[in-house]
Amino acid sequence: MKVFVMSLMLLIVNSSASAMNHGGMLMDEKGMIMNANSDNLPRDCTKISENVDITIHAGQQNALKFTGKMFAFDQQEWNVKPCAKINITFINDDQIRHQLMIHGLPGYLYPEGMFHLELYGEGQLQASLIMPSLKKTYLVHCELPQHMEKGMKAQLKVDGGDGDLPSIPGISRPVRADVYSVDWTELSLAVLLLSVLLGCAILFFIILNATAIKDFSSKIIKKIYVKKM
Ligand SMILES: [Cu+2]
Repeated sequence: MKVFVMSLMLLIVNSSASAMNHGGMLMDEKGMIMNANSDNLPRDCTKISENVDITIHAGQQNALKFTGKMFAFDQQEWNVKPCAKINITFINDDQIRHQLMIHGLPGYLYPEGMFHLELYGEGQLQASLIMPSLKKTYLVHCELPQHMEKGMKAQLKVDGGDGDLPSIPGISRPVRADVYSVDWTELSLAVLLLSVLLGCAILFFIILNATAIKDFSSKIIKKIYVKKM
């Protein structure tokens, strides 16, 4: 009896320590896969049209090329055929948590209409989904607070999509643009004016004394050269 109880306890401990699978959710200490679907066809598809392998990186270094942004995926748009099967490799290059969520999918296949990958830090996940046939643009983003607003937003187009979503970095204009206004005071205006005047004065000095500067610099170069010899 003792042995049986101990084996049962070990089994419980082992199964909770390894990956848990609750319905459509796969979870372990590194991340989570929710609503992956590599077999079930959407109702409007008779077969899988194409197999598309996509690698998506998430991380701060991808945002460097976008002014004012902090997080981004390495690409902001993907295009697939109707009824395509997409095999996603999601790589988080940051030490912080990121998600890859696709919204607007049919609820009978993807609960809440959502496909969701998540990594709590650096790492990699793989999962597939099958897109319906509808010509549509799907939102792809990270839902952590301020991550989408700070640039982690993209779009997935099926059959060319039905337009661009707003605020996709490098693709579409923001609904409400960030403003980086300068607080002009008398002092900052004075500093600007002084800098311009000083810059002009230096430029004039160089132009007026071009020959003298040239002679002076060649003398110095000669001296250094002679010393070295
Ligand atoms: Cu994120």
